[in-house]
Amino acid sequence: MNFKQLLNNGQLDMVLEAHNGLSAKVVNEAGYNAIWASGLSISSSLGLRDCNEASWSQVLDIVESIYDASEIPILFDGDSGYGNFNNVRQLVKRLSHYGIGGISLEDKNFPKMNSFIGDDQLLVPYQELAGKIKAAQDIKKNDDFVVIARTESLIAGLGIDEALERANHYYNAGADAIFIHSKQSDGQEILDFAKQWNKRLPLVVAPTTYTSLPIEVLEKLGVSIYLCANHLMRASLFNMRIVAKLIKEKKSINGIDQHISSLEDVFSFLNYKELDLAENKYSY
Ligand code: SPV
Ligand code: MG
Repeated sequence: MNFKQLLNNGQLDMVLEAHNGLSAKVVNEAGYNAIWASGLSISSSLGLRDCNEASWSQVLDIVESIYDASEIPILFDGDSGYGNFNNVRQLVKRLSHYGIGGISLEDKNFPKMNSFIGDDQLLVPYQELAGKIKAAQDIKKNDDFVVIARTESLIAGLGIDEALERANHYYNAGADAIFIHSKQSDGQEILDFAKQWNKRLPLVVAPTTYTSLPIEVLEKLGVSIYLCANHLMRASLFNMRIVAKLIKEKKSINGIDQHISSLEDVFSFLNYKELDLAENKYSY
């Protein structure tokens, strides 16, 4: 199933983040139907902050590795589009040409700041994102490429009415789905939004802070994509630090095997065996 079909199949899909080729393979192996190419996770894995410190071509290079390493559709986190409508066009041309499933674009400034940082997130006028949505739809090279409008109204504390009004403008501009984001811990404003939105377009959510909200409840209200937005990046940071500390304390790499993959696991995961088969086939 391509990303457009996943978005419109009337079911909720959990979509896990990847930030390089290795994590993309992990998402693929675990049986997810799609990958979220997360801006936060990709920039963190580059040692950078999620405020467009990484250039879009740097991020695209990573997304190409994700694409090459996996066999499932990819939703690209386009942040605020790396500039104006014209930057969005350059980005979407490359992405849709390359076979990426879609892009999410948000109604914030460039450079943007991660939604969980600070209480003074500023939104651009809705016309700016509406124009970018139109530009992305017009330039895409493939009809199955989806353009998702993300409103940060709730993140900015502007309330549900503003979120609904903006979502309506993005719907009129031709968005394929609405990504409604919130940083509250009970998810109530997401439920209220979804009820009032009434399935006019599929919804995308990233419940990083409202983790206990049952998936079935969200699915019933029209949530189609449930992004686990940063969890492999956080798993790798957490575990890398444990192992780094352990080796330093022990002054040895002896006895840490229970914390790390074996080399056999690495070689099998990356299918070194296939090379032997290929050698038999192609070497004369
Ligand atoms: C990301 O994963 O980069 C996102 C989701 O945009 S969030 O970090 O919650 O803004
Ligand atoms: Mg992001």
